[in-house]
Amino acid sequence: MPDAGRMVTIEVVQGDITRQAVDAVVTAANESLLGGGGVDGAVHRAAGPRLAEAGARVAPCAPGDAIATPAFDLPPPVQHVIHTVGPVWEGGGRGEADVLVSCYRRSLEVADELGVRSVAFPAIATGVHGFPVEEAARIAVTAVAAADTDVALVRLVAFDPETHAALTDHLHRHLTG
Ligand code: AR6
Repeated sequence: MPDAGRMVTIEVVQGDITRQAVDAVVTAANESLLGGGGVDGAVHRAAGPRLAEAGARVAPCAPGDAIATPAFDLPPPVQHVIHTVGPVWEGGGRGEADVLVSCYRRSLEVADELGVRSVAFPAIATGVHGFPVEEAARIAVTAVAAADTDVALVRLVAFDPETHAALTDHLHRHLTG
């Protein structure tokens, strides 16, 4: 019997990552895992103060790595927050793209260790960290598609229309080869 292989379904939505009905939500954190602005601020507000306490116990998280905690007060079915630290954009010549690829890959490895089937990602590093949206969208789609994972559904959540358009475009390009 040929092995059909595992296939991750990738979808793109525009919205708030704290309102996604998935098993695990990824946040674009900093190395302290204590919370911050942007999507990380939203995730920490929704999960409650225990998220920072749990983050502090497992920190630091290096750029490109990912660490899970419980999701605390995030609404069901969300059970886990996967904290990943994206690269700070310094012009592109300092390995920023490789670090961003690693964020997606490591987050999905952690998701596999947790046994989760659905994961929502924000557009890691494209806010405060300044990574160009177009290139980040291409990396998000290609890194997820290339991942060797048991996760069945990856939802790429854009907060703004520009990011939504970039992710939609790169997903379409990927699917049509
Ligand atoms: N849901 C989905 N996406 C969101 C939300 C939300 N509720 N809020 C913002 N975004 P950023 P970074 C988008 O700056 O660049 C923090 O202080 C946002 O529009 O959150 O990786 C951390 O603690 C953008 O498209 O993350 C770190 O110190 C994307 O999320 C630092 O910022 C990422 O923007 C991480 O910076």
